[in-house]
Amino acid sequence: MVSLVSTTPYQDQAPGTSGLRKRVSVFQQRHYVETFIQSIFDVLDGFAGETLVVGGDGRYFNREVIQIVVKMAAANGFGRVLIGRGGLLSTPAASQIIRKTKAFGGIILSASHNPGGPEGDFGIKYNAGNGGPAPEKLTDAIFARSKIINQFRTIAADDIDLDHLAVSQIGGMRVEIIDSVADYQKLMQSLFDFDRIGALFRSGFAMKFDAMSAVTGPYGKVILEDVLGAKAGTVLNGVPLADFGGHHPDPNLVHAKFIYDLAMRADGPDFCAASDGDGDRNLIIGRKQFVTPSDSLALLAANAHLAPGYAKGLAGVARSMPTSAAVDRVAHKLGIPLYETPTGWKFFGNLMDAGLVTLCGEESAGTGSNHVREKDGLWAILLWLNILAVRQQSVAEIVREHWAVYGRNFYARHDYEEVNADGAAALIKALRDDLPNLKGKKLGALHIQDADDFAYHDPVDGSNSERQGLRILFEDGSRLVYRLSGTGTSGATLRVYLERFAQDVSQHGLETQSALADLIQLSRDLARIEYFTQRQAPSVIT
Ligand code: G16
Repeated sequence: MVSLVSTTPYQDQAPGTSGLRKRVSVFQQRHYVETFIQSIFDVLDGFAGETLVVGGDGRYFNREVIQIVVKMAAANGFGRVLIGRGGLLSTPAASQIIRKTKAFGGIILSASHNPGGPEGDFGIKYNAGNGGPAPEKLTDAIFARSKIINQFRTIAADDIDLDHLAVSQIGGMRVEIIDSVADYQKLMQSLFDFDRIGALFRSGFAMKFDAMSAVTGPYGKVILEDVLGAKAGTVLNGVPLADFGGHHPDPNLVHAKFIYDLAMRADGPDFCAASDGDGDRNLIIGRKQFVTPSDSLALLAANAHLAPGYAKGLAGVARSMPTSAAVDRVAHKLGIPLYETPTGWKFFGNLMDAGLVTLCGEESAGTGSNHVREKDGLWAILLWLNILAVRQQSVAEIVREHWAVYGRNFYARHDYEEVNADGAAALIKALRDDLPNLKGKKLGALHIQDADDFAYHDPVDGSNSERQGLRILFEDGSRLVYRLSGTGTSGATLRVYLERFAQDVSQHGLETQSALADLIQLSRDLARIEYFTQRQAPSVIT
C-alpha cells in the first residue's frame, strides 16, 4: 500500500562538490533522508517501470537508508531496483552497473573519504543514466525542490534481506541483490592484460594494497589475490567496516601514512597503493617513490597505450583546473586535446559522453577513463600494474624517465581544514577583489602575469560555471590556486594549490616543499591566511 506522508522541508540540503554530505546525526533527523530522496524523484521524469541502482560504501547508516530508498522507489513507480550484496557498491562499480543495465539512474550512499561511524559523515548522491554524477542543473533543481517539499511516497513492506543474492518483490517492483564484484572484475579484465600482470606477480613482484577497511576490500581481494595471483595478504584492511576501523578512509599522506612508510623502506614492497571509502580515489607509491596524483595522471596518459583497452590511443585528456599541468605536456606531445574543467567529476561526464576525452583526473587522487563515468581507484592501480608489467621497470625509474622527457611539475596542496566559515569566505572575497591589482606585480623573484577567477564554458552542453577558483599565474609558469572545498561537513576548508615547473633535470631531485618554498610563503602572505583563518600553517599537506 503506497502512502503519502506529510513532511516539512529542511533548508540545508544544498549539493556540495559531490552530492549531499553531512554528519550522520543530520541524516538521522526525522524524514531527512525521505525528503531528500523524494526531492530527487520529484525532479526526475520518465522513470516509471525503469531500473534504479542502489548501494553504498558500507558506512554506518548505509543499510537503513537502503531500506528507505527501496520502499520509496517502489512507491514512486520504479520497475526494478538493483542492490549490491550487503548494500555495498563501490562508486565506480555503481557507475558500471547503471551503464551496463541501462538503468535510469542510481542512488549512491557515501561520504567518500570522510570518516564514518555514528559520529562520522554520511552522503547521498544521484547518478544519471550515463553512470555519472548528476550535472549541476539537476542538483540545483533537487535543492530547489527540497526547500518546498511537503510530502513523500513510501510503501509498507518488510525490510529486504541485503546479504543473499536473490530476487524479490516490493509492491509491483522487482528487487535484485547482485554480485557487483564479478561484473567489475570482467570489465577490468577487458581493459588490462591480466596474463602479463599475473606473470609479474609470479616473478616475485611484491605489492600491498590498503583498502582502508572500506568498500574496495572485496574487489581488491578477488582481483589482485584470487585472479591475478598476488600473494595472500597483499590486500590490507580488506574487510569493509561501518566506521572504517575508526580511521579516515582518505588515501593521502596523512591518513595512509602506514602504507607510505612501508613503501619508503629499502626492503619495502615494489608497489604500494590505497583507495578511499567508496573506491573512486587512488594512491600510488613505488618503493621510495611517491607519485603525486597529478604526475600519475600524466604518466598514465603517456603509457596507457601499453594496456589493451587503450592500445588505439586516447581521444583526448581532461584535468580539473587545480590539477598540475603535467598532463598538458603529455597531451601536447601526443597531439591530442587537453580540457581544463572545474573541480568535480561531473564536469568530465559530458566530455566523455561526446567522445572528446578517454582519460581524466584530478589532484585529489582521482583518475579514470571512459569505461565508467566516475573516477576509479582500482582501475588506476591496475593500469599502473599493466604498465609496470610491460615496461619491466620500477615505479621510480618510470617516474624519473618521465620527468626527464617532460620536465617536472613540483606540486603540493595545502589544506586549512575546518576553519571558521565566515573567515574563509572573507579571505576569498578579499583576494577576489584584489585580483585586478595583482596583474603585473613583481614579488621578489616572482612576477605575476595574470590573476583571475576560473570560469568554465562546457563545450558540449554550452553551460557556464563561474567562480571556480582564484588563480595567480606567474611568468615562469608557476601557479597558485585558492578555493574552498565543497566536500567538508564542518566549518570551511581552504585549499591552496602550489605548482612550479622545472625543465632542468638537475633540479628534479629537489624535495617538493623546498622547491616550492618561495611560493608557499607567498601563498600565505598574498591571501593573508593567518589573519583570516587564525592558522599559521596548513593542517594537511599533500
Ligand atoms: C569529490 C568529487 C571530485 C573532487 C573532490 C573535490 O570527490 O567527486 O571530483 O575533486 O570532491 O573535493 P573538494 O571540493 O573538497 O576539494 P569525492 O571523492 O569526495 O567524491
